Amino acid sequence: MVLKYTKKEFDKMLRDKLTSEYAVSLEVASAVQIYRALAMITREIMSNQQKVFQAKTLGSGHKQVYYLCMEFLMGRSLRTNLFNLGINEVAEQVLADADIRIDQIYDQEPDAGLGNGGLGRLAACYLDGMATDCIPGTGYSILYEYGIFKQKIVDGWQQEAADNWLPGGQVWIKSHPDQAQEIRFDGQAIETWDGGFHHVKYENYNSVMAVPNDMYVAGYNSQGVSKLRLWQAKAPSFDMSSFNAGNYSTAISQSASAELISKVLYPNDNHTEGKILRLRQQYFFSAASVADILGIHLSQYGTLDNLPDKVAIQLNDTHPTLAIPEMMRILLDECSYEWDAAFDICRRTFAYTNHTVMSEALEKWNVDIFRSTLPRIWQIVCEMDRRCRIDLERAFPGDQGKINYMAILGDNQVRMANICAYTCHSINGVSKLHSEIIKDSVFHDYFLYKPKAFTNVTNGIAYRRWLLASNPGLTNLLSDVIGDGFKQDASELKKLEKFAGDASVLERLGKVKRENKAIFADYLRKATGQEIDPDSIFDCQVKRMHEYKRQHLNALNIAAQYLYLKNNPNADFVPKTYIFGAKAAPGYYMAKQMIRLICKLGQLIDADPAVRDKLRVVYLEDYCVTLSERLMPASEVSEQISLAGTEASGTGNMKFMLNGAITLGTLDGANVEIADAAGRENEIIFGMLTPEVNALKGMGYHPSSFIYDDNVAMAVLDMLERGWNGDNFSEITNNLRNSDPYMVMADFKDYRRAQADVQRLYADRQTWNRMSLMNIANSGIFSADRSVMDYARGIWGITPVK
Ligand code: GL9
Repeated sequence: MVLKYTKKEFDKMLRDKLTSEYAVSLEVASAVQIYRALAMITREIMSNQQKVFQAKTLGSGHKQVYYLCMEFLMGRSLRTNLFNLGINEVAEQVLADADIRIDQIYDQEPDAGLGNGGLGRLAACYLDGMATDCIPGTGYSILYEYGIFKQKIVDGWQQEAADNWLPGGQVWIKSHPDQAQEIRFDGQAIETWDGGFHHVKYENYNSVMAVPNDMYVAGYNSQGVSKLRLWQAKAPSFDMSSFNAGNYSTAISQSASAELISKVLYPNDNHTEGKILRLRQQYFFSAASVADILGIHLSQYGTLDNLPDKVAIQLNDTHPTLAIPEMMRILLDECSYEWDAAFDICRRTFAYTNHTVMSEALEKWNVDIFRSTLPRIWQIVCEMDRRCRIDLERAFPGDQGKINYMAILGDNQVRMANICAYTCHSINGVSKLHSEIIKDSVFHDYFLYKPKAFTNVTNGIAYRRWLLASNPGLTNLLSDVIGDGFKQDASELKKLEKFAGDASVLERLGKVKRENKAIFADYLRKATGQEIDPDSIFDCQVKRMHEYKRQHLNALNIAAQYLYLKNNPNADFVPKTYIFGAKAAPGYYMAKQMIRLICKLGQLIDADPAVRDKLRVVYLEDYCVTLSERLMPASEVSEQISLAGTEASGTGNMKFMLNGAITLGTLDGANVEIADAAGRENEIIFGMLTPEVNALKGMGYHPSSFIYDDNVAMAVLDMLERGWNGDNFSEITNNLRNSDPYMVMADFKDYRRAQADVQRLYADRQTWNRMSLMNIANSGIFSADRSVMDYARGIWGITPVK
């Protein structure tokens, strides 16, 4: 739906809102008031449009999708929604007439940081993709009071501060207490059989209320609107009897402990902590979502028999796995289904996406914690385990090893991934390589058991956020050269390929990049006081800090370049700015050491007049979605240097490609498809391939053989070990010398070769710009619109609502 307003109409809407909400005129309104008024107007438009879209969906009996995910990393909403609704220009003009820059209004909005990184941002991108594709979709998650922490770096050491986002973010959200669900924990579940009938009595439980809070995401030039329903934990009611009896602290602490559930996002990346509160969060949002989904379906159809024909539920990673036994519970205990019929409904409704092969991320719950927290779900999981073992015995007679490995219970743990693999009709990875790896590794036996369930959907991004809304320079150039079709359909970016040999287009592309670099340098100076040279190469590595992502490999090369420039002061060297941005999980000591290394290396270089004009390292504090929108347009080198076989996909790599950066990367995750799409010659690829990594591991990897015949590696490790200015980095060097779990040293030499290639290729600007153009032209397949259609066709069985 194209919702166009005239300037006059929009001006009136804005003024009316400012008057009714704040009793101010546009001329005297504060920036925050204008931001809020615009957000309210946008939200109302989307809410109305969503009602129409939902009525159409339900009215025609259309199937819909529910996307369950513990994280939605939404970032800011105002600009992207105005863009998608096609009212950004009229809004900008109305404000300009009142002498207000719209960018200043956008800057009033805090990021909704309800996620850690790629997995949470992917969920947010898919809400955009579903809305744009007219796939009726609802996301379910938790309304964390505090999102991902705010990062401060004090003398190289990361400090975390609470992210109190709601005061500024609340305008996007509307609470619906009337639709709250009661969620029960703890106590005892007692199963009885009388006269062939099965009863479950649940006693001494604690209740928590799940209150839904809705926000909306508009599709681009579309009637579709996605809904995001965020559950907030509330105490059922204030304990008046304790209060009256004078037990004030009992009364208060009961409500505080209920509300703790939605207090804060766990800040871990690719890692689980096994905390009871996390289990409570998972059941809380899974159970509330299932109750909501089944309630909507029952009121529409009056039966759950046809649920799989009308509803697809995507489990984003294993975090929402408890939705499966919870749906079993409702079907068995509340709707009197037999096990087999209930299980068949679940099987056909649920699909599961795996997002990592890191073993630390495999979720397994201690049986005692699980049983005492969720006594009825525990019984169901036990029965599921019993039946699972019987089914597996049929497929693999006598193979007790396999059966034990695939079963739901084992080693005193409940294995979430096995609940998903056993139940779901679809299991997918998030890039071609990753989807092959899960069939060979974690899920190998399930692949043998049900090969047809396995599939791939390569990740995608809401590309308009990082192109139309963040990079106007490039957007205008593209419109000029290939027309506007790419704004609706990313595959039209391919038209740019025809201009790969056009010197004038290449030159304009180079100019746009240079301007974007100046804009970013300007922003950085104003925001942080750091100076960077827009004529140096902008080489970026922004993502969570993790050993497997190997930011320390990047740091080792910077140290090597520093030593080289000290020894060769007159060497021909294209000046380079290394830009890092990353949060470390607060409890991840080695990641914090890696941050310190990068920061201290930056300080060392900065203080040295012999190198500071050629090398620079900047660490962007508090990297987040909004900062990525500023950085991507200015990026030239995209560092994607994880050990092959460890990064499931990556999505930052796609944002860089779209903005014309060249990937300096290993053949890992979606890098493989990026290089295939743009042409291998248009990326700079290095390092071992996944089979080589596995072979080296099989032989028993030891880093020493890669260190002792490499003088540069020796010199760099010595430098870090000794340290400077009272700091040393021996924790990192000891790790690299002795275990090096992600084979940094094995790839170090080839990485230096690749970095030298960057310098060489960049020196010829036309060649570099052509590589850049080929990346932009071939980035269309990494649109979330495409990913969502892959899910819709291949997994959900849903067509667009037209
Ligand atoms: C991740 C993978 O590590 C990424 O490679 C992948 O692109 C995304 C989305 O599929 O999922 N899995 C995972 O646990 N995280 C990912 O980014 N971690 C976080 O999101 C914090």
